[in-house]
Amino acid sequence: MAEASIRVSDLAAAHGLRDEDLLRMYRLVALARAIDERMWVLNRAGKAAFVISGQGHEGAQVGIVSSLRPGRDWLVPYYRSIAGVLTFGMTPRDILMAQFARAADPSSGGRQMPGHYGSAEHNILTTSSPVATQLLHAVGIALAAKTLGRDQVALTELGEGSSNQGDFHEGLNFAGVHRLPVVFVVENNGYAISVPMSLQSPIPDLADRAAAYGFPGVVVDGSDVLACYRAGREALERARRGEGPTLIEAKVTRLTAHSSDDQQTKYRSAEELQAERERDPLPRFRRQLRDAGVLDEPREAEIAADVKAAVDDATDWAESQPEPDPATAYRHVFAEPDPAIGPEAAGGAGVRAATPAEGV
Ligand SMILES: Cc1ncc(C[n+]2csc(CCOP(=O)(O)OP(=O)(O)O)c2C)c(N)n1
Ligand SMILES: [Mg+2]
Repeated sequence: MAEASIRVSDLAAAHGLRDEDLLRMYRLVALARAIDERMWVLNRAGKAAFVISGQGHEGAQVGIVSSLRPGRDWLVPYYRSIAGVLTFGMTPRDILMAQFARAADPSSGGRQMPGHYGSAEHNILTTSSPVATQLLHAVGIALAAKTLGRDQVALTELGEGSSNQGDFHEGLNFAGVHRLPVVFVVENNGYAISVPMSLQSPIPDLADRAAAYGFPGVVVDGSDVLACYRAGREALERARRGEGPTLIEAKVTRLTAHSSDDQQTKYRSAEELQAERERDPLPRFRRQLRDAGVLDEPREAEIAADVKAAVDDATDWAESQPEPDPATAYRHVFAEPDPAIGPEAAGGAGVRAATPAEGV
């Protein structure tokens, strides 16, 4: 307990974190969790077709993304990045709009599967389903920033399974050669769907791979928000000084099944699942802040009520929004009208390339 208190104050002293900064981070972890839980309820109620969850990853994402500068840097997320995108400016309404696949969903106008977050407004690049491709996009953004002499950093998140894709190694190599301002965050939750870490990699720490590409690799306890804050801040400052990339491996826990289409009790024992609960970042952060005197009971209750109101508002609002017009189904799929296969053939609005003003 005493150790946790010291860490909060040490970190605050080292980085100028005020109580309100720590409380903002706590609220984001709690908010991401509450939105995630709501998505599962909606799925079980038959209102949301698919859920892919960030539960267990929130502490790492909030801690690390907190030092990314809104309006300047870039976040290239993946499907578990609910807490990351909230930290970087997206709102609960934005998340629920994607979950319900509504027309005004900022991630993709209801086109992508839920969990594929993106926001042009907030410099959050929309992600594609093939895992690890987002890493190459982040490297490209960092290359552009360096070439154009812009003070910008790209940060991307991925799972440990994805770090076995060729894209990962190509991206790290290129970023290392050109000393690009990019931070790679591997959120190691021990599984790629049902495949355990022991069958994914012969080495326990994926951060060690950074050495092969000439830049630092850092292992951090992903359930310790403050340790993640420090790792993220150091990596981002390094990138801004022109010293190149960092690979952060945050050891997190996956508190849910891979997705709503998976049943993890088929491949994880009850004991293992119980032990994982001990690594939940939310109660741990709450304890740290309470021990340090930053969070007290009334403040905690106030944040809980505020989070619940935000999630209720987002759910009701998003559910009431219109779905995409079926006549626009081929937009962004085909650049030119194709009367043979497009909605035009059925007398619809036709298929055409969107103008930039139309966004998504
Ligand atoms: C290139 C590619 N292969 C396979 C898949 C199917 N798939 C989706 S998520 C996933 C597991 C990824 O595991 P990991 O990278 O550890 O991320 P986690 O889901 O555990 O956060 C797989 C195999 C995919 N989307 N893309
Ligand atoms: Mg994984």
